[in-house]
Amino acid sequence: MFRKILIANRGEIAVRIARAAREMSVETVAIYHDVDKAMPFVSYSDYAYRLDSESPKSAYLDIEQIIDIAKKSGAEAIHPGYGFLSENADFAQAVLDAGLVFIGPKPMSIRSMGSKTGAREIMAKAGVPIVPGNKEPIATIDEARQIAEKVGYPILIKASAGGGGKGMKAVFSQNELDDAFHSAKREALKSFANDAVYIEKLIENPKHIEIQIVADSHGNYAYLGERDCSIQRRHQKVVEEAPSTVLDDDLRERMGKVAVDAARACDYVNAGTIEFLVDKNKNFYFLEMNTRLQVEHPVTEMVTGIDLAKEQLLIAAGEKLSFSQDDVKIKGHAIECRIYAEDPFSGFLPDIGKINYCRQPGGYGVRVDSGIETGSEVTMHFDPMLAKLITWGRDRFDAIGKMERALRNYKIKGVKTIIPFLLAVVRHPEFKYGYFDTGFIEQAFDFDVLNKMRVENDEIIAAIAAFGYRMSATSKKPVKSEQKPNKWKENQLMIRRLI
Ligand code: MV4
Repeated sequence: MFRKILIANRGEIAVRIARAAREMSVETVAIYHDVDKAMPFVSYSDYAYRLDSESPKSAYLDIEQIIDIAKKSGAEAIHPGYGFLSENADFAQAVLDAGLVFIGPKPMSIRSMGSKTGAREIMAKAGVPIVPGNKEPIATIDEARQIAEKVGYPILIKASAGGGGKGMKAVFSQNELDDAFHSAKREALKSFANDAVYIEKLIENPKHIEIQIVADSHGNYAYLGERDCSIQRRHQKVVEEAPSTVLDDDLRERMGKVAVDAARACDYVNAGTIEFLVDKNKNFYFLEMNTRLQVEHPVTEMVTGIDLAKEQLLIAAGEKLSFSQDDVKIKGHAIECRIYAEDPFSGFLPDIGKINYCRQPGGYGVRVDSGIETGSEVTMHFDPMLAKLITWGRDRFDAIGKMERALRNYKIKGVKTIIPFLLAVVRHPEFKYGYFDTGFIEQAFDFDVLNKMRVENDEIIAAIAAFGYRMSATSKKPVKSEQKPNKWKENQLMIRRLI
């Protein structure tokens, strides 16, 4: 095992990795920009080096300086965390070229999964089901028309270099195609400096299900079940859980095996995630592969008992997986809420300031992966996610009950957070009964009403408690009811029972 590793990240994930390393008697080196000097991730590490940089964000992207510090500090390996340089194939290559170990996959695996059309091609060849559509960038509008006709409307135009939903355009009939094609191209060029686009069949009201895999350098692979990440707001995940309410053992095994095929197809080593869309008929389609440890990895850890960060270190050090596929058993249920420093009563505007008081919840089945503490300064330079609250229960209701309680115990003063909104989500009857898809937040909450609510502290909690139940009953366009008439009736019955 390594004696010392460098963590090329900040915030809660740097703390998470430092904890795993400490438990394995591996020393850790933190790197930090001056604005982060007093953050917990710095004091959690055994050594800390200051990054010399003009802007805070570019500090954590400075490949040359980070590798210099790694060498100077005597670190043998670098863990990139998520975001920043974690899926930068050039960084992974530069780490190897410096004679260090990259705690992650091979540069080539990262590169091949970076292109959406390239990834689709590789997966189709490996027998992984992909969304119907084409696998090469589309050159002309005539070509687009042909493919759309073949696939059948509705379709979705996506950016080849894209991800995160940017530049996506849904097209419901041929007369909308010209405008959508050109505007998708414009948006792709603006966002990714690359105007290549391709076409997929639009999967309506899908679930976002991802499979965690791990692979060692000896050719051993395992899947660790799924995470349901359907609760998103504007392509930002808010609540994740494992297992998903829509998978049974048979579908879990089929998707797990396909995920391992996908990992094999790109010669994958270390921890990775295969994202799928699952439609109403439980068909699943490959969406993309994330070649890093993900934000929501703790829910998988809680239901499998496998420490993914430790497993990453073992794999990178050349050891075999510490378990086999047969050892993987899903036990109980885990939910994660992301604590963002955003004001849910003002359109989720990011908030900044000094956290003058912070009390994090605890107790049986409650886990807090946090990057902040009392006294921490929240700046505008980085992603506004401060912490993750994860609960584990014997079943889904138990986990939700613990989450409600833990959210109410969580006190953060000085910056606004989305905790009241998270309470509304976990108390919502549609969420409680597992009745949601990727459209949930948009359909279940009326943000005009939310923005008018001006209440304080405990009152917020009371108001939100009512809000969570009431919105789907009173909101003007809660469920696009012509699409889901039965669901709407069922909701009202559930709501009456709950109140
Ligand atoms: C889709 C889709 C429906 N059909 N592709 C959004 C982010 C990007 N990674 C892929 N996304 C989607 N791709 C087809 N063919 C719907 C979405 C989508 C979505 C996916 C996962 C989670 C939340 C979402 C919210 C809106 C749209």
